[in-house]
Amino acid sequence: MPKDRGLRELYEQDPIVADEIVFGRRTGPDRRGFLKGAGLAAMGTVLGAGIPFHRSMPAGLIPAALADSTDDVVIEGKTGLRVLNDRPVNAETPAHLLDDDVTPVAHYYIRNNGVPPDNTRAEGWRLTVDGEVHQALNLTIGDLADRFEVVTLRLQHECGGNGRAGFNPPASGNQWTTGAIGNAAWTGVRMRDVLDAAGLKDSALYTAHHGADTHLSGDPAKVPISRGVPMWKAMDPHTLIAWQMNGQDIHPMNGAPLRILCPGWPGSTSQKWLTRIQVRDVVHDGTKMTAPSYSVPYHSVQPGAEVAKADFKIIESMPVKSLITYPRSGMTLPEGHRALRLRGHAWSGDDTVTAVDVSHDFGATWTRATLSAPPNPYSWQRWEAELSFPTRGYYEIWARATNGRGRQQPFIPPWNPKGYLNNAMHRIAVMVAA
Ligand SMILES: Nc1nc2c(c(=O)[nH]1)N[C@H]1C(S)=C(S)[C@@H](COP(=O)(O)O)O[C@H]1N2
Ligand SMILES: [Mo]
Repeated sequence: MPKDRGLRELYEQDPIVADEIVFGRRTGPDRRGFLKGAGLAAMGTVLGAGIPFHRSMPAGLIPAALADSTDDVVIEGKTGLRVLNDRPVNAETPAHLLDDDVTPVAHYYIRNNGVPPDNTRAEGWRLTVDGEVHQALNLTIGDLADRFEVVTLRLQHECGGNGRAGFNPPASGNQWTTGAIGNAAWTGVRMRDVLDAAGLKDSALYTAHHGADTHLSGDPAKVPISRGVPMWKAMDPHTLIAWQMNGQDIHPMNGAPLRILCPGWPGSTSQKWLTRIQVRDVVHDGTKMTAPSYSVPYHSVQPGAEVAKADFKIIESMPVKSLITYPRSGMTLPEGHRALRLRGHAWSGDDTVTAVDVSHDFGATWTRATLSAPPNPYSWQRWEAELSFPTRGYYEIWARATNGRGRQQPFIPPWNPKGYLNNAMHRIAVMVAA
């Protein structure tokens, strides 16, 4: 299957070719391939369910679910997401669906670089810890739960490319708007405790994370993604190896049965379908670890500029950011109503947010929001504010968070070649009827 085209796109452009790719080539005059293997799995993902009678599906048939709906790709267990791509699956959450303090699994974004493994069952899953350690470990999820303290933390987890759609000139890649962020309650063990049990050698410098997903090309020698973090971040007590999300098994698209949560850092450091943590004596150089992947120029550059590989640094802590999660953009205040209570969340990489301000006059004046402390470090924080509107008409509400180091969200964040770290102030539209 062409690497850069999803099934839906393929079916729209050329259903016969798509069908041949998905069903396999005819092997004789009256024979045709069955929907099987990767084709069956991909089709199931797009349709949101397996196809029990797939052996009876005629070749050349566009599944009705694909023919009928133009927007909504159904992903089992997910609702309301905006799907950017179905191969690999990438889907973001509209801001108004991020209103809960704990992001529901159904609304949690998905960012896949490859093809998720078929088997995501906890039974039999094993995690290897090796490399620069005194005692390599090979553990089941049961072993993890038995041997180490089990903790539950709410953790903000945002894709490094969130906001890419806002850059000009545009950067290639998934055109995320604001929705590649979530704050679920993750249950698991501290990566630190596991690394301590393995015993770090003095040479330990960086982790290398490995998962069970496979490359889009189908080439087993290729890896979709393998990133890591410096030892100090791996040893932070909020960096987890988790097997539950909001008290349930992790959703298959979010890395079941085991994943890393490396909160406050680019989402890509939080390996899904985790099989191995390798401790290295060099900065990890796995797939998407080296520039320009998940890297930005050391110094700001002119929009559109070419940047030499040597001038990139690996993204670590994510920047200060906030979302307005109520109201939904485009809402009309009913007649006679001039006041509006707004709310949202704010977060800031390894830091804490200390203030959120909102404006209804394009930034001319600002109103300080009330801001809650995070329930635990690395959770996003709830803010609320009340605004009143002087007259009827179209308003924009802007929100701007400030972190403990005095850093604020900009209006126009620095352009960079791959479109990372767009932490522009969130804006929504509100109409006041009369
Ligand atoms: N094994 C594996 N882990 C992965 C990825 C992946 O494609 N494969 N994507 C990464 C990226 S880029 C992000 S932003 C997060 C997304 O996590 P989510 O899909 O649970 O929201 O997972 C990261 N971990
Ligand atoms: Mo990401």
